[in-house]
Amino acid sequence: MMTALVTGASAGFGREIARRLVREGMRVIGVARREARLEALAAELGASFLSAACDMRDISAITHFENSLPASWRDIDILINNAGLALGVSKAQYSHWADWAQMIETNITGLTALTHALLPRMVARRRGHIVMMGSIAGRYPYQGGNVYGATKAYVAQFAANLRTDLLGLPIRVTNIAPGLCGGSEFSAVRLADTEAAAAIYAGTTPITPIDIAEIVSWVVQQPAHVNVNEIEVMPVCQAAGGLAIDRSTNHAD
Ligand code: 8X3
Repeated sequence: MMTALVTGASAGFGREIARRLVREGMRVIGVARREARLEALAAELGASFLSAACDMRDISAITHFENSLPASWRDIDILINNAGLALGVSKAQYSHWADWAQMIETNITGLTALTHALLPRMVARRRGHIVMMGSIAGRYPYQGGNVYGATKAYVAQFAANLRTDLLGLPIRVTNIAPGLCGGSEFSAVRLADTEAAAAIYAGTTPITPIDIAEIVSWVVQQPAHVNVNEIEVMPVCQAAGGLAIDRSTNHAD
């Protein structure tokens, strides 16, 4: 039976991915800060789910994470690096450093530390699949995307560089880059305002956590010789905008 570890498992994409992988017959270790929510998921999913409360910003805990698991759960076949967040939509010059720091700590440092901690065992077992939750924000710039988008560009490049280093080993690395997604706390956390968050989805049919779980499930169940490098997915109601030109000011000397 395959064992998957899903970060950010207490809500949104992570919770739906955990549900889906358990339904597919896998064992899932769910990592998140909110222990009560993990316990609720454990009650729902039964013995196939192991709740492992951990803050992705606690690098010491992440470094020792593998050893903190029961021995029978340490052979992790699939790492779903899903935990991450966006904070704020202000232009860079009006953003708060604390928001930037928290995004970098979670989306980059925590994700990298956990990958670093779990990779040696995957290499020793010659078995593993690392799935990153990237974002279209890592590829297309938009106003207010500044550091959030930059963290997701890091995630995409880290995935690509891992694939290069792991060439010759049967370990797969995939980056999934979703666009507008509803049905999760993402926008409420980003805007710190549930009404403003709801307004983002007004008049749209966004991607849902169930859609993402379906994609993850497909990606990790491809034949062993197939590595899905990247998937970019947007709802039909979304597309990349064009280039911007400012005609309001004259920048000439
Ligand atoms: C989520 C997609 O468009 O809000 O990563 O940046 S977007």
